Amino acid sequence: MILIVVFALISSLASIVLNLSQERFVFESYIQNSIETEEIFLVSKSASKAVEKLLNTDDKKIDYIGEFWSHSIPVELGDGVITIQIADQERYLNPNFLIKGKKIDNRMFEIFERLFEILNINQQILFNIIDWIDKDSFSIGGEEDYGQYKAKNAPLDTLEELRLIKGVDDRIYNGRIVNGQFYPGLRSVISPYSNGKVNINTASKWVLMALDREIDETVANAIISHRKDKPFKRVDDLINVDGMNSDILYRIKPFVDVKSENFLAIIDIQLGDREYKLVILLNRKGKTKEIWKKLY
Ligand SMILES: [Ca+2]
Ligand SMILES: [Ca+2]
Repeated sequence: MILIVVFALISSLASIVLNLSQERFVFESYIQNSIETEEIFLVSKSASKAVEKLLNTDDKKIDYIGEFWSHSIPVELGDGVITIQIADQERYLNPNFLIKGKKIDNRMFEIFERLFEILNINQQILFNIIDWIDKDSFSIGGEEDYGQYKAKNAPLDTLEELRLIKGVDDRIYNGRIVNGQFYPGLRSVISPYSNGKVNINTASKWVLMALDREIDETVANAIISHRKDKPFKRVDDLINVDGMNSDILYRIKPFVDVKSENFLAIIDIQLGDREYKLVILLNRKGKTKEIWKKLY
């Protein structure tokens, strides 16, 4: 994830929507007292509450890049600086949905097959991921030998868990350059925290292209440029995009949405000369609630 430098942010704040100052006030009023006592756990708790409140004030029917939660939000107080970066998880594809009951979901498999092709990643790694997740010990390609590790045979609980899977090295995970071309890593396209429906208002070009064989780079770019002017209020509005047609729409409809449900907040906390990273996963089905919180 890219955290924009705080100072660059402050100078760019002017261009951010006016209501952001209100949102900052919410953060400040929540955080101010605790930061003075420099109690990191108190700060964590406050930050979590603030993110929760922020997400509760947002329109849940539609989520897109440009809404206030999608901006990096700096809060400066005394000798403390807190930077909050929130990413909806429905911008990614969730590999846990490759398995339905005991079987491979064929349509989801096709999507991942395309994704791996687009990212120029060996298909065997996709099979290894399936082996990791599915209960069966005799999946495609056979159960991989993990040495002292065994395939988990259960859904991924964290993104970092991908790194335990055979073939997922630094380059596959973080991204790489092959023959002068950049390919993003799995961490930029996959999330085990999503509800399985890709948000067409936040998904990257790569994820959009994986959704259907007829969505090539040109169509994916047309979707992204369309939503910049006019975020999609309904999935059916995709039909207004150049290159889209009713057949594509029909095929991708079960896998897409215009809103998100899960949000990962990464909060950099600097108190004097101490630095912390707080990561919070929140779910917004109904009232926003914290799923887990980790402090580094
Ligand atoms: Ca929204
Ligand atoms: Ca397995």
